[in-house]
Amino acid sequence: MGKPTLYGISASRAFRSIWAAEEIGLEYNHVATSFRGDAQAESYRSVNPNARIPALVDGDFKLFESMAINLYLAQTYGPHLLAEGAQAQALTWQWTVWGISEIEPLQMQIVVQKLFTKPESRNAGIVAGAERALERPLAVLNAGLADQAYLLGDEFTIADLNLSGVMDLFKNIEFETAAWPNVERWLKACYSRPSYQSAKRVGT
Ligand SMILES: N[C@@H](CCC(=O)N[C@@H](CS)C(=O)NCC(=O)O)C(=O)O
Repeated sequence: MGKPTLYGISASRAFRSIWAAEEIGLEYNHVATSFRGDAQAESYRSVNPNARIPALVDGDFKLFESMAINLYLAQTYGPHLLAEGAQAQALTWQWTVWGISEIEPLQMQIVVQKLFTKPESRNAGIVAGAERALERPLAVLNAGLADQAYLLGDEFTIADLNLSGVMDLFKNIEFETAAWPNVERWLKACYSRPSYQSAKRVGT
């Protein structure tokens, strides 16, 4: 079987999977598919029928959804990023699903207003409401990180990469995390990994 192929550009949600590939040290082909145009091309729909990035092709196997791709990559090529045992695995799913259900929709509301809406049309109420709603999950995360460096304990795992990868847009929307010091410390640790920097350089 040849190398897996990852589609997407780092300035998008594909960053999360590019980061996973870089963290694992995976040998992979990268196709710099943009979400504007490339992803909607008919030829790409056979890779991901959603016409979205990222997508992964590994031999005959095709996979979409950044978090599913990351869990597959870790399981197949980066077992050192997985904590052992059914409970640690369940916690990995917990934080991964939590990130895309409890954080991402609120973050996206702010992204849409601050990055994709003209200043004169922005709705400050939506931004303020989403910022307020983020306080609840961030308090949970802050408490979860009170006595440990990473989500599952002392070691960085794919759970950390997945969740901090989802939260990567906080910087772009200028959402401050100082009120949650454990979250801030943990995000800094995740983003200081060399793989994070190298992923940022892949196919922008
Ligand atoms: N839940 C998906 C979201 C993927 C997604 O929405 N990607 C955007 C780029 S950030 C995209 O490809 N948009 C193109 C489109 O919707 O036409 C994932 O995490 O993989």
